[in-house]
Amino acid sequence: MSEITKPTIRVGSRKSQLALIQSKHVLELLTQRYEDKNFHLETMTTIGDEVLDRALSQIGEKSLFTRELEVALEHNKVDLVVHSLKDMPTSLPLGMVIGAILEREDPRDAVIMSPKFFECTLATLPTGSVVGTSSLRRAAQLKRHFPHLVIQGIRGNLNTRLRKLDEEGTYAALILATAGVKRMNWESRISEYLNTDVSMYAIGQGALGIECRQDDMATRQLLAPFSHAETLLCCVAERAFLRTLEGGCSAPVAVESRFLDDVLYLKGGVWSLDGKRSITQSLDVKLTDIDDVPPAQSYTAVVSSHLSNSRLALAEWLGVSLAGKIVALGGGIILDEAKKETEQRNLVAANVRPSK
Ligand code: DPM
Repeated sequence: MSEITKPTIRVGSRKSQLALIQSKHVLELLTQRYEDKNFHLETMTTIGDEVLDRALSQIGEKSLFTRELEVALEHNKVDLVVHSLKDMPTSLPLGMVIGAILEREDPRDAVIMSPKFFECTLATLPTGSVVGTSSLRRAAQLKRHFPHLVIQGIRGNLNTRLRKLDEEGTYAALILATAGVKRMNWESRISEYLNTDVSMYAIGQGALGIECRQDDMATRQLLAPFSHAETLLCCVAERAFLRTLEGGCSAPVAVESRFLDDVLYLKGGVWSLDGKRSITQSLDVKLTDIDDVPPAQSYTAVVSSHLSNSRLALAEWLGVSLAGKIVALGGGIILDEAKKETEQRNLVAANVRPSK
């Protein structure tokens, strides 16, 4: 088939370097597999890219990095969009689904030290050293484990943050997701990997999610083979956990999950903003294929034609049940307080007098 007669599939992407690396990676996978189609990249800017002076939790919009791309999907301007799964809300706009979840990279958080402190670890940094992160989840866990450090917000894309670390004297270290750092080819800057005993990771961290229109069966069919079964099941459980807690990014919620010998394991936790109070619990479930389980429309917005409905439903059940367990132990109160405090902080930051 000549290039001209090949049908073209349009792939939407944010313009940040990381987003482009991720989208181009998926575009390459698609191009290799489907020689009878053209894949074309369409780039656009989102609110999350434009508002750089406020913390993510402060902008008060759930789909910061996805909204503009979703509008393009809805209006048929693009056919699929590549996202970091952790930036995808647990429920998507009506008519949108996650058609594939790719194999997860290392999900751990990592430390990037300022060259001035290259011999240090978080534990050995001088008292009062400033560590940059705008993640409430990272901040709460770090405050708990390293009370001698000062956690301070930092915004901007990964390039901006690294420049701030290296060129301004403010920060001794940054905390970033290993996955993003590796994709940017900056792995040599990682001085320390944070295991989950120190920092449990964000829901979906390290995995890529591909969004498409729910009724676009042709695109769904193109995407299905790229899903990684273990990653998908772990992420459905994690997303069901977050959705049940109504966590979003306004409160510290974190997870750890694995899939081994057909057993799906999920650990989850919630923290107060200062990290002093926390509840973590774990649960597992054996996944089995049961014939007559009717299909749901999606499982936390994820669809898969390769996994049985019973497996997907059990993964979702795991997340919901773990959240229930944590709420029963008082986790809901910790989360509600954290959300209120975040709101108050945002009002103060926005210079608005909080209403009683
Ligand atoms: C979300 C959070 C952050 C991003 C909150 C969290 C980090 C914000 C910050 C939901 N999205 O993790 O608790 O550090 O100020 C983001 C990154 C990646 C996807 C960058 C990072 C790359 C890794 C991946 C921003 N979204 O976390 O270092 O694909 O998982």
